[in-house]
Amino acid sequence: MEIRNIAIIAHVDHGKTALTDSLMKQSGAVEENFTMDTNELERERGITIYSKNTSIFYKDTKINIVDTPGHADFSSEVERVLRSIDSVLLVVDAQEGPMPQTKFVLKKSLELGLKPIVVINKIDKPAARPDDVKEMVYELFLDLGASDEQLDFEVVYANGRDGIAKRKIDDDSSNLEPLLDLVLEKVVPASSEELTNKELRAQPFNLGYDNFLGRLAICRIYEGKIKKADEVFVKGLDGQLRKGKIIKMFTFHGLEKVELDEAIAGDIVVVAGIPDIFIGETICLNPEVEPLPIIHIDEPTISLNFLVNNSPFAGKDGKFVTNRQIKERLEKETEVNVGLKIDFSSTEYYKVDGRGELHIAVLLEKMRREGYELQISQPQVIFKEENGEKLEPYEEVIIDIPGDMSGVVIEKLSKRKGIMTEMKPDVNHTRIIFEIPTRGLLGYKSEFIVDTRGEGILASRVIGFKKYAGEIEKRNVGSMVSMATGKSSGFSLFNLQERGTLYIGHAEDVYEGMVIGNVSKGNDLVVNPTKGKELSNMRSSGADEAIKLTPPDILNIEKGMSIMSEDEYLEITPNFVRLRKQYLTEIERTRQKRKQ
Ligand SMILES: Nc1nc2c(ncn2[C@@H]2O[C@H](COP(=O)(O)OP(=O)(O)OP(=O)(O)O)[C@@H](O)[C@H]2O)c(=O)[nH]1
Ligand SMILES: [Mg+2]
Repeated sequence: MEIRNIAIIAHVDHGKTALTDSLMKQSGAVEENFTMDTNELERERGITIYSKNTSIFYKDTKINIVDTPGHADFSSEVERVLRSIDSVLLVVDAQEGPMPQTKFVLKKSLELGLKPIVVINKIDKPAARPDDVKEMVYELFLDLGASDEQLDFEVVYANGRDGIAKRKIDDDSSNLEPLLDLVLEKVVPASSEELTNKELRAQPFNLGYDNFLGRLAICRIYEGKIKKADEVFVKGLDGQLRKGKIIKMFTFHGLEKVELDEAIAGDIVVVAGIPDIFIGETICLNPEVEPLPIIHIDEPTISLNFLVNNSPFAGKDGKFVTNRQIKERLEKETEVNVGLKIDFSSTEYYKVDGRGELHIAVLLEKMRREGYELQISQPQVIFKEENGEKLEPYEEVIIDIPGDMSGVVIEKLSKRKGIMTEMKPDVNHTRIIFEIPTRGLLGYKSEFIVDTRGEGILASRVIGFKKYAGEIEKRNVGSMVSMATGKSSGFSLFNLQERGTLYIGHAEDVYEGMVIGNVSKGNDLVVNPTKGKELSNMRSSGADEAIKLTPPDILNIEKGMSIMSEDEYLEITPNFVRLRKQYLTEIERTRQKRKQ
């Protein structure tokens, strides 16, 4: 049987998963009403977090498909996937056109010599402009230095959600066959007798974990074949040779893993039985074979500490709260989360390095759902030194906003050491592109939403380490810190809400040192939110003198991470996210300040 290996890549939300889902549905691999975004967090957020494999059968060909995440924090995962497939479907929203992550994934694909098939998706949107978008994509190929052969790309117009694809925008079509036919025609076959007859060389590009089988490796078999129970060698990244045995092997079909006894060159399979296998290593039967070129993994860009929760409310909500439990959970995470680096050497905290705020926030969100309780310190950018020069991570930011709002955005990003590289007015919005140190961008997103009244779109991605930009002055908002422990009273909150934005509502448990809101002007403010009589008729509509409280800006993990100050911790438990001062009493805080 013939095999084709493709990945679906795009900017976040451009419709990769919906297209994959439709492909699986139409090929009969799965029932209606299911989605590739199988993870609970993915469903809730409506984004893909983990790249996932599937395969479908079409005209006697097995098509292995990898659905990748579009969010920039997960780009190193996409990069690894790109190393192991033969072509990509570059999905581009027919209204939005190419976005930062489109550029990134296309750039990586072109560098690897892939010939993308462009899928202009969501053509059903009322504001779709497929012709313009096709032109923009062509320009992007040019800008990124595509070869003549790559520039001659095929275009398919699609409504991925409804499962329709067509070669020309006016064609009649009721399914995705035009796209699948193009895949069969244009993507090089991955399998051949010649390759299968060679000696085995397979390479993991992703890891998984199974409670019974332990670490799993998702591999592409480049040459030869693997059989169940094979005794294999692993050529490590350090050049050392290790031994392993293929205990079990699976292929993906629809959403299921199907067990296999044998797999041939060209296929993508999951193998179990090599406990310490890592991405980029070479699995072989003959230890003399040349190892495959290794797969590079991007370095982390931000760092923070995970600590045992020691707030006055510690242990009230979580099931797993001790240092040892947190450590074991983090060790398990490093089995599969390859972008993560954790330093376990301190006994007081674990230093966790990741690829961005969302990358870490997803881990924290998973942990709290499993019943963990902990606190974290403020995320810091990771600096590097090269040839005696201090370097820091930079990001490219693409912003789309209504024209009259560009002034304030440009002013703020410039203050944060951003450099505008492009400004393009379009029909009813302006697109601005900035290059800015990650440090300058941390905490900016929530301000951006306010400044653009929720109408702006901001997308960013790490572009690498560059020269340190010097001190960055950010808008200084203070924290409103509770001086008392007890229940918040509507009466005091009513008075406090004039001073800034509150993170809590009335009748909530607070403790001394907890941050209950921000102060719009000036420094930290110590307040008593528990003072005064509790009013029973709050917000009850009929009462004439009822107190009207502005709805609080309730914290979640990401929001907390982006607004917290250096002297604070974010306390995360299954049901609560609270911000607090590291030192809970005012006396201690003053003493600490003196020491510095
Ligand atoms: N109108 C329209 N909406 C679509 C189409 N395809 C997908 N969508 C919608 O766009 C949103 C995002 O779709 P997804 O398939 O989750 O996007 P994605 O590219 O997988 O997103 P990430 O994995 O998070 O990067 C969903 O609300 C879909 O229902 C389409 O062809 N037309
Ligand atoms: Mg998706």
